[in-house]
Amino acid sequence: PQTIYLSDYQPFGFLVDEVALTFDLDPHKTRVKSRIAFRPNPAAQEADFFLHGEQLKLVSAQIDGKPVTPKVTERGLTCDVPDGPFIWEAEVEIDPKGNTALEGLYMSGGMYCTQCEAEGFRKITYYPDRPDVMSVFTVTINGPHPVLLSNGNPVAQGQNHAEWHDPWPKPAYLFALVAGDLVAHSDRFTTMSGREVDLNLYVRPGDEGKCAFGMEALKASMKWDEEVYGREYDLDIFNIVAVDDFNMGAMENKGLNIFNSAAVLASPETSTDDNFERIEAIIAHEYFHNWTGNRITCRDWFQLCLKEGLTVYRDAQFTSDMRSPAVKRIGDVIDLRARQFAEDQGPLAHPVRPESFQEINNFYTATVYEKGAEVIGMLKTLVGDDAYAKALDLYFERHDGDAATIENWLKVFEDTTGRDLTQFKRWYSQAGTPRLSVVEAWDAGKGIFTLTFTQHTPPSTATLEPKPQVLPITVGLIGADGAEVAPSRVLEMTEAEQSFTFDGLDARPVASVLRGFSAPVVLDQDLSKEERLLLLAHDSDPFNRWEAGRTLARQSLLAAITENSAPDDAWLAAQRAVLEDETLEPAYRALMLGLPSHADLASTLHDAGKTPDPAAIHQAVEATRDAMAERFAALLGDLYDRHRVDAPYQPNAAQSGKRALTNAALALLTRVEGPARAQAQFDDADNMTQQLSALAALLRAGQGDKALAAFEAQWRDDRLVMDKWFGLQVSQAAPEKAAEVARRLTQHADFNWKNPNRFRAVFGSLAMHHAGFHHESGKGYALLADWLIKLDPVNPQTTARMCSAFQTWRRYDMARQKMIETQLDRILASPDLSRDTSEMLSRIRG
Ligand code: B3K
Ligand code: ZN
Repeated sequence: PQTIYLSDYQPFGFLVDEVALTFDLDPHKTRVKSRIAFRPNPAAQEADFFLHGEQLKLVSAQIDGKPVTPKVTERGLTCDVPDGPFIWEAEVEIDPKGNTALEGLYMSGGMYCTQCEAEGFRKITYYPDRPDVMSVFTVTINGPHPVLLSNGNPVAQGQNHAEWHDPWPKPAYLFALVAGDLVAHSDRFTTMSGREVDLNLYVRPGDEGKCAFGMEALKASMKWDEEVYGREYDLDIFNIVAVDDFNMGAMENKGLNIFNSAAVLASPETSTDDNFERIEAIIAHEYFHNWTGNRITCRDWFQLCLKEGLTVYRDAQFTSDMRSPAVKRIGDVIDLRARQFAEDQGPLAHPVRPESFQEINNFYTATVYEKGAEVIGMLKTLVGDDAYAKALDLYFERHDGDAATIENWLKVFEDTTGRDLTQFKRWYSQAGTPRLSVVEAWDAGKGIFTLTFTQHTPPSTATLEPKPQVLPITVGLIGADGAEVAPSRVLEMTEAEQSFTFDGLDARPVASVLRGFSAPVVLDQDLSKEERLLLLAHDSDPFNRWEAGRTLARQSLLAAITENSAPDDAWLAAQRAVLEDETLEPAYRALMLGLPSHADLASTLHDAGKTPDPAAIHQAVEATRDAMAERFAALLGDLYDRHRVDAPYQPNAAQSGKRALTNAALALLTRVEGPARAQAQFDDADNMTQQLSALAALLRAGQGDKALAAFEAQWRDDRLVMDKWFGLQVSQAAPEKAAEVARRLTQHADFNWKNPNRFRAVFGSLAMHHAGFHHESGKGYALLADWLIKLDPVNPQTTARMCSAFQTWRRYDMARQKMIETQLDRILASPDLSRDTSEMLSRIRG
């Protein structure tokens, strides 16, 4: 396969003034007519007329009305064209029903829908399918369906016919079309300048009852973007469509967002609190793309973080404003460490702005998205809130309508602040997680406290010689009595080693370093246990308070794994104090009850030069949870009773926080009390959060068979709930049974493996079950490989994504590495392996 390089970027030889598309829909023989006005691009050197096109049957082509015979290959076509402006017309035939890759125009549950990002439009018609080619689109759809949708504003609607016009120039990846027998949940929004916008959430008949929450989230997002970023919506209509077969969460097509139904449909009976929060965030994310992504798009796919990092950052701000900032930040850091750090420290490491790729779909990663968002957070910390707001205003003003670059983005910050961001830019070009260590010095005579930091990023194939990066390190100081003696201050580290002093102190303080997780680094701070206990009890920064508890938990678990020691008493006692503190919000206390994941512990052991043993990790975690359950039983029972929600279900932060706490308590209590409480909660539950938590507790206790059957009988017809049913059985299975449970589920009549949600429910859960996936039998590896081989010809994107289950394989012992290697080679040997999967596996295998 061909490798594409950022350094090879060249503008396209032509500009596109206008695009008119006509679709005559048919499941296997859809006809697409295109009429495209091209003219030479004065800014371009090359003028080869190449149009992308894949899996298209070319019926006819004309230039300025005269038939032409282009040279057609598997990747596109070339043709001789006139020197000046000309009109290109073509007709192609495509097969939406035969399109199982879910990219381009395809069918899901009887409806037509599209997914064009990144390079799916070329499966719809011949076109310069690259984000820097922007144009105005008019779309005509003919087909026997009550709902016919495309981007922009409706211009004509008739029986089996519709015309749409999108006045905003856009790249082809933002094109969308939907047709089907759908019902709308409708509302309106008045923008800040008084424009009325029609809002519709289109769903399959039967799903009408699951739309209200998504609609409220949309309106809240529209309002928030006006208030916080001054961004107003720019069309008369905003449509969202829910589809069941979708490779990811959702897609921000202009004026016509298409969502995985799991990322938009919600009701108390069928969705958990976590589902509600995720849906709210994804709706916001896709809506925010209207400005950060659509109005200002990316020049080329290497700039993907320009829209994704920024939009993730914006949706995180939104969630913080809607819910609890501390809880949101902690959740994001847990996720960043689990997914992005693993990626950045393994064979898939790449810079936030990659410099080469084979298949761009493989770069919609935690690094581009989540580390990309962290980079923006750091920039904001460094320049301050006011300068950030000014820089964003300038960005929108200067680049509206552009296909922009990271250079453009950084320039607005330089121009706003006068700062030189040359070194900061390394965050976009260097791969790897920096390691930051800190050493303290205390001069009692002068009352001066010095922190000396050292940063070092381990080299990788992606970045052979990482250089020092700019690190905003937020630090506060705590006195021995727990009072803050120096408030938060941002230390700006730019050197490999650098010292910062704090003076005027009466006594040696305890340093609370990297507050709010102010930079995405691994911090190595040699605090004593007493100092960590002090931070856990008193740190005014909620993130670092939680972090102190997490580090103590990790240390206790590592001792349990390597020395078989009992859980640390002092940590448990401090944890109790936090749990008992009724001034702390329940959601925060629920987080405090959590432990580092098995994968986190494996990574920590690996960092310490030890080989992680998944079984030993599992055992230590279980023993620790048993100890917590025994020691806290009375307190947990009390928390469970006192924080139970009696009021009618609401998915808001306050109620969901209480449920998070009571369900964390329930999981532990079931270990000491047996299944009665969980069974009662299961029987009484009137919402999915309560029902599913109870079912999880029962399954973990090995007492879930009856409840599982009842759950299936109740929810058999609800595909999103059944995804949970499939997933939970795997995630709650004992390690030695996980692969077998997954294998058995693949034989279930409802295991529609071509549906990405269902496939991920089983195999995503297996891959996440650390002790089960890495069980010494190797059955988990073999089963996943079997199914990746089966899925690849059908859906390369989802297959390639699931390959990351193997990315940490070099951490483990030789026996496991050998078994994994065998499976990787077996997949790699499959005939006609997709470009997506082969790129992923060859990078992972190294
Ligand atoms: N931009 C899309 C992701 C497209 C993924 C293509 N493989 C959703 C999002 O980030 O909002
Ligand atoms: Zn996005």
